[in-house]
Amino acid sequence: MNPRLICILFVLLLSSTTYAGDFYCPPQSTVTYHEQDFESGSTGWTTEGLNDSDVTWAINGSESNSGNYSVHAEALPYASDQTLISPVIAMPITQEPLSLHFWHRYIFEAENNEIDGGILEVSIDGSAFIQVFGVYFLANGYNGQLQITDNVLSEYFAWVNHQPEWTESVVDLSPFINAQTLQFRFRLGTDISIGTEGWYIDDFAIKSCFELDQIYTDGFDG
Ligand SMILES: [Ca+2]
Ligand SMILES: [Ca+2]
Repeated sequence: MNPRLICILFVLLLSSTTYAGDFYCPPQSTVTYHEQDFESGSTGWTTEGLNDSDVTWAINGSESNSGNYSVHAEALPYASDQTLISPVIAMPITQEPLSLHFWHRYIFEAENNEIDGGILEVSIDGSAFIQVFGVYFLANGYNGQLQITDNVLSEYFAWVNHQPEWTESVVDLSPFINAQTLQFRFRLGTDISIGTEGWYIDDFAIKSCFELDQIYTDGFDG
């Protein structure tokens, strides 16, 4: 068979399976170092908020990417800052590229502007949480910037507006390769009025994947 045709078929195979951004996660050889599908509760995960009574993060049995359950927070019709915090995750000692994967769908207030929305934050070796910058995303990073409102996350780049379909976001963890532990925090901020369905998250995982450029180089170049 023509080598060029083999290459095209291989790329089509990759793009039709688990290709995400610039990384490829081989179904048979990908190592998963941490995963949470929320099918057996959310052991080890915690929640916080401006007021504890305003935190709505909870296991949800009506929407899921895998199995029957996801975790969900309602976008409240008043000012709220609801966080869903992962366990402290020990980073593996490996030379493999590491990436964080999660699936989500969201409906946020955005009739005229991006009013309510969500961001991802990280704590490195127990430090204060900081936002995971948009440049670290390999797939489906922030899609807008929250407007200047009474939202605690005003002006943050964030997931905003409507994404009714389950979508996989992927974060390149190579900027954190020297960390011994990482902890992640999903943060939903709302302004003082108009609530919506909110944010669903499922299938959170840290995996080793391979840069697609390496596959081209090792397999078909030269
Ligand atoms: Ca699930
Ligand atoms: Ca609102």
